Amino acid sequence: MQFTKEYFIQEFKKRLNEGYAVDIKQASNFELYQTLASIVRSGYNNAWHQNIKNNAREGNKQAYYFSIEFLPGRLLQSNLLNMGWYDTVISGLKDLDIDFYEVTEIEKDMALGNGGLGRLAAAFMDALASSGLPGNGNGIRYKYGLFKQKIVDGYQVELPNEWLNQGNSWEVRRDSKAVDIHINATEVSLLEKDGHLVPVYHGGKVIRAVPYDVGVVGFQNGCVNNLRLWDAEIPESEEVNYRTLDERRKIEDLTSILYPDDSTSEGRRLRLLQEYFFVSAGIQSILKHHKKAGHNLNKLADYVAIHINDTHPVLCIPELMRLLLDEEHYGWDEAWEITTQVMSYTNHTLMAEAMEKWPIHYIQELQPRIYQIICEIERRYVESLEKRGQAELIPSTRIIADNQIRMVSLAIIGSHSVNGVAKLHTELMKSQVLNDFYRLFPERFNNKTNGITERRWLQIANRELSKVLDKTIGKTWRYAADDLEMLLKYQDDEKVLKEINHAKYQNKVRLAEHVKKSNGLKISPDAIFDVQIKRLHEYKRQLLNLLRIIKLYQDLKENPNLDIQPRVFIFGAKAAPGYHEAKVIIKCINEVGNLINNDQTIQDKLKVVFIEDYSVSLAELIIPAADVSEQISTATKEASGTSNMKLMLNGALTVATLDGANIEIKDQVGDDNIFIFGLTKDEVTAHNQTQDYCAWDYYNNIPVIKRVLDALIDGSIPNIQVEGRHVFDLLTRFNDQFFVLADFEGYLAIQEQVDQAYRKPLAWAKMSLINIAKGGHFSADKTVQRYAKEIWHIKPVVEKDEA
Ligand code: 26Q
Repeated sequence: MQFTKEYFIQEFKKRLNEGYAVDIKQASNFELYQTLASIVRSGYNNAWHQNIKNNAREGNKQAYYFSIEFLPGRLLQSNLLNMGWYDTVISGLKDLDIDFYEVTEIEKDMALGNGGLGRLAAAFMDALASSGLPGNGNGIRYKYGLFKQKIVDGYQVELPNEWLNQGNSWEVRRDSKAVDIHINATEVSLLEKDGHLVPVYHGGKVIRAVPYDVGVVGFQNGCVNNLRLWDAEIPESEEVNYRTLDERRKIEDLTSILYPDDSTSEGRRLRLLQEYFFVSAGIQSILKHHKKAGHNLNKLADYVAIHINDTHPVLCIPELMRLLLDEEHYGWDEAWEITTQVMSYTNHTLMAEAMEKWPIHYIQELQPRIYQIICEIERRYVESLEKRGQAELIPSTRIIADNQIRMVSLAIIGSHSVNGVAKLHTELMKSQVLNDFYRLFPERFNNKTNGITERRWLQIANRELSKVLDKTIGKTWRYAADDLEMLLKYQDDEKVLKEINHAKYQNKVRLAEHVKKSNGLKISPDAIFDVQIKRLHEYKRQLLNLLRIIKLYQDLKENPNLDIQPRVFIFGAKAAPGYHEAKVIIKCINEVGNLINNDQTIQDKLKVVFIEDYSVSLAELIIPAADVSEQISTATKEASGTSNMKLMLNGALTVATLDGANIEIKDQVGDDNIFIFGLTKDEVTAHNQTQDYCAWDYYNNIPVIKRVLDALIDGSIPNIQVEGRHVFDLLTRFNDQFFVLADFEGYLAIQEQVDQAYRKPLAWAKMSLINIAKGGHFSADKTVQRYAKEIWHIKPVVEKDEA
């Protein structure tokens, strides 16, 4: 069927009438949205169905990406784009006098993730389908997404994110695919049945896992993969075993909340239950499917690759062992061979405090059989090291120590591949934090630098720039992001440079309108839009940015005629509810903002905007409008970062430390098109080893640092008596763990260069152009293709349609 405008208009009217008994003039945006979504769904359902059948029939090997978070944001626009319907629909709706963008605003973000890790999982889903690769997601259907953030009196307040209130247009509940999960048995015994010993669980409960499937539409290639999210229910047959409301609520709560990440691994039982729940449901459903297709489990690795996204799903390993041993009656060695061939693992952090560890009694109580299996994995592992004469590596790499299960050890020991998410991160993994594992299993370690969905971040989010690109280099970049490099030819073409600047300007006007509405603040699109958008964490150093803002303000107060480029500092950041320091920093940013934004004497040269409730959708508004991208984490701390990639792709210039993927961005654009400063990984490592860092010395010896820090405690910034003191103490008494003061002067100097560079619009646009042109390097399509080839060994089933 040819999807023409006429067909669309007719279908739209028909469905609106059938669904809501209204005509277009009376219809609410919600009704319009629902109608549009239903047309889109009908458009891909058949391909989705065919895809599932084809994979089964042809026995294609499939990858399953297990992740406790998926953060796709809104799906309407990306589905339309991927189906090739985008322009037709916009123009059809226009004919009907409907504002498409207003309709898209109705959709709630699917925010089932905290930040980078969850967004990466969603990007991979899109990239797999768009590469025609058979890859599916497996996760949790949280009833509440990541909390909604409000700023009240400068403080973060958290509200529930009830994203499912109005239903989710994109999901299909599949009752027939439900599976049961046994938890909290008090005892497991072995009984003989048909000549086999089978485990019998005594006590405990059965939970029913019900999948909700979301079709993942590939970019104009007819491929529709599956994202399967599990919900927990009480099976009818079990009703009697749930005797109190409290017990029932425990099950209902299982998928209620997404745990916020504060980058410490605080073990909560319910979180562990979540981990086991979606892992067990996912593995059971994969095995069922495999057997139903008539395949032998010996050959599981020929048909199935299971990926463990950080350690959260690592119980995949003992769970698959359990099913192979207990339900399929494999011997240990065969089962272990199958398991390790199937499993692969990505590490996303090297910060010791963020590594998952669980008290053994939690796991024992959750599922004693899983605990037994982990103990046996551990026993055999320790024995094998002793045999190999490498007993000295046992203490640092074993799974069970100090009455805790170390999830990283389990992941590495049970997988055939272990990867980091940026070159530096993988190097540090191998040489420092996981060095002992690397010595044991060097062949398992590899790098897969993260990537982003350029379709969303350029074609959807930045229509202005996309138009300039189409006009300048043609449209092939829309299919192959590397073709953005064709833009390099125009780096000295004044006309193109001006068009790039103009596109940026229009995006800034759009963001300024939003800020006027949301913050009641007028900002000028002529100022530099200096953007730091990411979770609030000390290691990401929003504080470094804030200290510089205070410094600039002090300079301006001293000399109101100071010649600086007007700048708007834009922050978007959520703090984990229990992360006190992060919340204190939010309060300080807001109060510094209040002071500066209301001070007439500085002639609007500075503004500070904290945009509340940062989300994927807000990122789509902010990123295209950014001039400067702040990527200023302490070297070694940010595994990769991905907003750094999105911002460069949209032509922002990066101010960065040599951390995470910033290094690869620098390698792409060259030293002249990025602003690098700060301690290097070797310097940070040396300070940590020798413990020679003394923050007080910086405070006492460097006047500009003293002046800025004193402003936090001397009352010159109103309303932060407590918070200002807290920050002051973190940076001095507690010796500034993240080297903010050490990097402060370097940061000032590099920002001075930014200020100077912005004064030359064409030279700036040239740097911006080079960043856009090199942005294609970080396409998630290429990243998943490397996973497919080097880790999962899966092949495209749908070839790219180079229409
Ligand atoms: C763990 C236990 C209990 C509760 C929550 C968590 C938890 C939740 C989320 C731990 C970590 C996360 C998220 C981590 C994350 O987003 N890491 C980021 O991953 C990105 C993708 O690889 C990288 O680009 C970032 O550098 C990394 O910080």
